[in-house]
Amino acid sequence: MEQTLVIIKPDAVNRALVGEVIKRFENKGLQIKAMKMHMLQPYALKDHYAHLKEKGFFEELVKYMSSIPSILMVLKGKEAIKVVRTMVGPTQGRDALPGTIRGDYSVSNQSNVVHASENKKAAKAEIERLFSKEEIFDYRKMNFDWIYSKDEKYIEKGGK
Ligand code: IDP
Ligand code: MG
Repeated sequence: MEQTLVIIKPDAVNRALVGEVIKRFENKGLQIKAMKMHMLQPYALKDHYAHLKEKGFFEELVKYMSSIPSILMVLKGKEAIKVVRTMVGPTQGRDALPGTIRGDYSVSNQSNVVHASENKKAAKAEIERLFSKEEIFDYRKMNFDWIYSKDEKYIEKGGK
């Protein structure tokens, strides 16, 4: 199964949307593998958003993301990266469809509530950058039995 990194961004923390966002991921059936409140540091954000460093809004983006603490999560599930990106919606909140997190809670291209890893390579790098091994928990999510079918092979070696 895949793991992906989610950041519930400073705008969502300040707007008291943390519980709402977590609830959506839990309701969908994703497993919470790690979660913490964390003050993102500009040096880490410069790596996290390296693909945007030439953009005019880059400094502003780093300032916003490091202004107050964020909630960081590692979520696990079958094709979790795609599933979570679909739930989050496109970058521009004004273009995001109702039913997506950004579509329901954002009208901005910057203050868009959530970050979610874009692909496998990014997910691995982002999780390693922001979590230590001890902060990520291996445990069997009991209701995976009801969330996936047997032929989706949800049970990995060791029943995790
Ligand atoms: P994503 O978050 O949907 O993957 P990216 O293009 O990777 O989108 O951009 C990362 C973050 O940078 C966005 O979520 C948003 O907060 C911010 N951002 C993207 N484009 C703009 C812009 O045009 N103006 C201001 N902020 C932007
Ligand atoms: Mg991105």
